Amino acid sequence: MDHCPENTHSRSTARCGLDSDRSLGIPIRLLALSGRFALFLLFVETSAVAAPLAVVNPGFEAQVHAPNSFTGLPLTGWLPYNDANVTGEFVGTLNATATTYFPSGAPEGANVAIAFMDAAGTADVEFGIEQTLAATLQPDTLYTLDVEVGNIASGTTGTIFYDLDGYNGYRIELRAGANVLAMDDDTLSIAEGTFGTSTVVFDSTGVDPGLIGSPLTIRLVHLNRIDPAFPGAHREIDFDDVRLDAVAAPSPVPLLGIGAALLLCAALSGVTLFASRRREMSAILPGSGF
Ligand SMILES: [Ca+2]
Ligand SMILES: [Ca+2]
Ligand SMILES: [Ca+2]
Repeated sequence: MDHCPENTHSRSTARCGLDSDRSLGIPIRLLALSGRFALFLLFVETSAVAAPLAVVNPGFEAQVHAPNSFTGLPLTGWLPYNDANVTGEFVGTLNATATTYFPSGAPEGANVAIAFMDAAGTADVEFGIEQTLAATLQPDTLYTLDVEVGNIASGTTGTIFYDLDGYNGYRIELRAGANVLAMDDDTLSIAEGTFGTSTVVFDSTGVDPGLIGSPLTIRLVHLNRIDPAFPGAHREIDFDDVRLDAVAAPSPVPLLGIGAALLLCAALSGVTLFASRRREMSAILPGSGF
């Protein structure tokens, strides 16, 4: 600010719009304190560290099997979702090492979770896997769920060639009981044979109090849509490296504190300006009462 030149006492004074250090006197110390108070509150607000919440078998490595092989349910820690309403599905894990399915392998470890649907099986009905965590929904908490989502390419396992060309859609949900808190409904564009990172964020501030304490559930969904460019292909979406972090949500209290500090700056600025003008008037009009 050009009206706050060369001030070396406190960054906060620049925000106050005061003319110079000399015009400040005692108030600058108050301003410096108030500025530090605001900065302290900012520090408090931003220094909270996100803590990972426990997810069982988050990278699908619990079922150990050879490169370029599959294994089906059950998966440690995960349950099938909506499998009763589809036929032709295969849910399990793939060891993606040394495959054309994912030329770069799994994003984490060797395995990825697979939600496969035969080309002749049920189409356009979603299915997948889900896990209910030990963690429960807490108030005033910011949750961040990250999941690697894969669009598998075609390949061969043993003597069987799997045509997996095209893309069939996904959804990632963070749930509390029967309620969806937040989701990523197929927003990524994932190239064949690669993964993309889906991020779902939920701030529980102001949430229905009836939901607090409900177990958190992560649901990984294959939308199972036919890709019109590859209508004869099998349909599959894959998942890996599920991470859920929680951190205290930004509180309105520190923001009020910062606002109060800035208002104090403005008020003290006014007092100082008044005192300065009073001295000027006194010099111009001696004996005038200024
Ligand atoms: Ca993995
Ligand atoms: Ca089924
Ligand atoms: Ca594909």
